[in-house]
Amino acid sequence: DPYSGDPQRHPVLRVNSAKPFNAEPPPSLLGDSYITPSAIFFKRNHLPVPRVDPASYRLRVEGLPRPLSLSLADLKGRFPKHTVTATLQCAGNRRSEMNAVKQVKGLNWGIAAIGNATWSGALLRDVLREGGWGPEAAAVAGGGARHVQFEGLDADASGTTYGASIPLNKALSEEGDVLLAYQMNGEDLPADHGYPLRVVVPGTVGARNVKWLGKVIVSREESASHWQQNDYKGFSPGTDWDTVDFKSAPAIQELPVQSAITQPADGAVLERDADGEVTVRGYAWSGGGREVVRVDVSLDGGKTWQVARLREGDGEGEEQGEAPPPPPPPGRAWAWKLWEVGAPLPPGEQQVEIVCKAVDNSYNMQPDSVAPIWNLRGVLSNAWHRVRVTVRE
Ligand code: MTE
Ligand code: MO
Repeated sequence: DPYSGDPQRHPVLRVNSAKPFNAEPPPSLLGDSYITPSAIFFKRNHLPVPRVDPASYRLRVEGLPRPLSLSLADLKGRFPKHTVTATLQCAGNRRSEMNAVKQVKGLNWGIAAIGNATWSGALLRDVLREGGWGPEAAAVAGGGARHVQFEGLDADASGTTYGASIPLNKALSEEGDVLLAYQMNGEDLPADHGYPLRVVVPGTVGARNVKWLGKVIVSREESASHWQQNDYKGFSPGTDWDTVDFKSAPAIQELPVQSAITQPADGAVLERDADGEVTVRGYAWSGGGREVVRVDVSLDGGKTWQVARLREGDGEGEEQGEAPPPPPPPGRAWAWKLWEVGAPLPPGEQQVEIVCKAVDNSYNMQPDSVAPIWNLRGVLSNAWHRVRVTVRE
């Protein structure tokens, strides 16, 4: 069994697939903390978790004037340590809502294939510069280098490894914050999250955040891997498996604006309290460093709306009246915002449909329904999130 070396996992996780291991936390737990504890952070593995010996581990960096082979000690000692709080979301988050419209291919994720963590490591930019990337190198490459490819150390029976790529300009940007991360939430990366090293590409779909990183290649072409070429792309609702041409669509990189309700749970039965209010909580995030500026919540299926209170950071100290953490620099809003609203329940109603939708600072908004954005792989599922609850007097 190639999965016999997989690590232990937290029993609270909801398992979508055991081998390879894919699981997400219960929504209420996810919405409880600004920083998602690593143990309950969703796990999305395509292959068995590789066991990597930290002592002999080397990261190879190619496609530069000076190819590099870096040990963990090199990565930790030769480059400044950079820390970023960033949200990671799978392209398939909320796929189950697409499945409810029409069957799609993929793991049946709920709303929790997303998490927010603090990541520390070397900046990919600094490592590429160490390898000689600069104006001269760009000229040597004939201006032809456009992408940075990543290869994982996890492989299938034929030896094919997981791989992906991102645009070179994201990797080189001083404001891109792309990390070769060796820590998650202040500790060594857990085995499931890429020990000893993974790429963290803030604002970019989970699939490009390659775990168990073995190789970085600066290149003219995108990664040739299945996951870059023939997966993780969006299509029209009218495209089916007979007509789909994966070459016709770009690989997903930055994700669209997203939000979801983590409390109350869909199907919950609520007691009407003294002031007839219900507390609604959730998360909101947008890709590409675009900051979520507003979340609207409705208790009547979208007829009337109110604005939720956005929690910028972890909310700690709010009770003590401390100032909230400073807002992120423009274009670098990598972390989600948790939000909350105390909303009056419509009088006399028995069945209530609670809805949320977020707006980012480009005024991108979520689509109101799933059917017009349905696609055969069930990716980019970001319609208004709806939960139906029953109210008891
Ligand atoms: N990297 C490797 N090497 N192997 C993988 O299977 N899965 C990708 C990405 N990086 C994957 C990988 C996908 S699709 C996602 S959504 C994220 O890792 C999930 O990261 P997590 O398991 O740390 O939450
Ligand atoms: Mo993913």
